[in-house]
Amino acid sequence: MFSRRQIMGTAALLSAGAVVGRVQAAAIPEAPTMDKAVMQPPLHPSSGPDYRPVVTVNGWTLPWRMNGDWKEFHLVAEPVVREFAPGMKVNLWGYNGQAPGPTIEAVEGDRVRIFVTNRLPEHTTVHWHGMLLPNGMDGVGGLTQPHIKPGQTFVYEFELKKSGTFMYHPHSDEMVQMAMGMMGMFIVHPRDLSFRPVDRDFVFIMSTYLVDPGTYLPKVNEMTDFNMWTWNSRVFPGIDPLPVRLGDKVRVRMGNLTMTNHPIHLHGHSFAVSCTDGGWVPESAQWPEVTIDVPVGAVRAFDVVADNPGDWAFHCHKTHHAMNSMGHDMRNMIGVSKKDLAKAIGKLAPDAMVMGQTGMAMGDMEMPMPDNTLMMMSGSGQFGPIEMGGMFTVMKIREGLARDDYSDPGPYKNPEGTVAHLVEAPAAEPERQSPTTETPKSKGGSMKGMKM
Ligand SMILES: [Cu+2]
Repeated sequence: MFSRRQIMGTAALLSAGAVVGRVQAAAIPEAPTMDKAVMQPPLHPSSGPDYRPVVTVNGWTLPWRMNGDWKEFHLVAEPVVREFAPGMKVNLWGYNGQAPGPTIEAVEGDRVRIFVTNRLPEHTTVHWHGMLLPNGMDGVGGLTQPHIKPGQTFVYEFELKKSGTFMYHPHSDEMVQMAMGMMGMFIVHPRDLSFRPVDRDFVFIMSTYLVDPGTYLPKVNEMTDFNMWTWNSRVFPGIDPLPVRLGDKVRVRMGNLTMTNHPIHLHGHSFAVSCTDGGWVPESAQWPEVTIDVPVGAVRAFDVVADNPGDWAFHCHKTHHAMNSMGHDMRNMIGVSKKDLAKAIGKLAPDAMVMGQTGMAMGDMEMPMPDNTLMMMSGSGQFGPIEMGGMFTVMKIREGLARDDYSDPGPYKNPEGTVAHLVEAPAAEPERQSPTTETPKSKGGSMKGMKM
């Protein structure tokens, strides 16, 4: 009888090889599955080299087992149902019950063996984005390996040559499979625990979908006109807050597998860009930022000292990416009188709402919505409606949170006198600078005749 080592070690080291038959199947580790879309606690290692685990925003880490020198994982590619936020579920493809798939965590120098079972209706592969590995393990269907057919299990084996932040995704009918949500993050921790340690290490991957209002399936052939901009296939108000203890050193790692760049902005702090999918940025080369642009097909991580308590907005700075659907094809009606239009429409469709004459803030307004459709902007805070969607959440910095406590600490209690507030008795008319009557001395001065 063949030993497991003989069967897998030999074939698999040359290229990702199909695993068939009962003998091999018995040797494949379990494929755990997750049915919750909220942040799972960090998975501390129980064997192998030690590391400080990450937490995945609205996600989880894939459990693994040691088998001799090998760290073994099992990914199952399969159709899943993902809740984007309460009130909207989308039929996606993902891994082990979720889209995106679980975060894979291992340590620099580890030898990993990753089984991939295909339960999709079409073939697939897994590409390990950013990894330095033998060509035959790179997961490009047709080029570096045969495609994994429905029902088949393949195995990938490689050594983790360097620490950093990486991704995984199919390289097989890629446009469709990534538009359906197939992707995940792959964190390789430094073997040296003293290398740039942080207290909290958050991870998420950005993906985008076009889900027409009232439908349940993304359109996969779309090139530009997306309406759901997600972090780990969740949109605000469905994205977990990032709870942080005051004074913690925090790392946030972000992968981008959408079709455009995302300038990600954190309020109240400045941070340093510390890591890309190419490796760690030397400390001498880091520069301060409050917004970091994450290009397509790339990873950016930043390190920040959370020294400013409060509820700090954390979001993509492209305004359309911090909105949900229903925001498309709407005309700007600011300043337009639509009394007559409203009357005419009211006769035809009594439920219709003519909106936008004074802006589009919706506040507490309720309007009829198609099934399975989120409001363009929603969410509420202690002071009223937040009016956001898409790629938006809140970093909640509080004194005295326990080390592994990632539960929502609720709204921030601002110290008295530190919140912008209504002026109770304003002057009837604010004093303004008087209009200038002086003509600039230089000839043809552009200020001439200008009213201020
Ligand atoms: Cu964006």
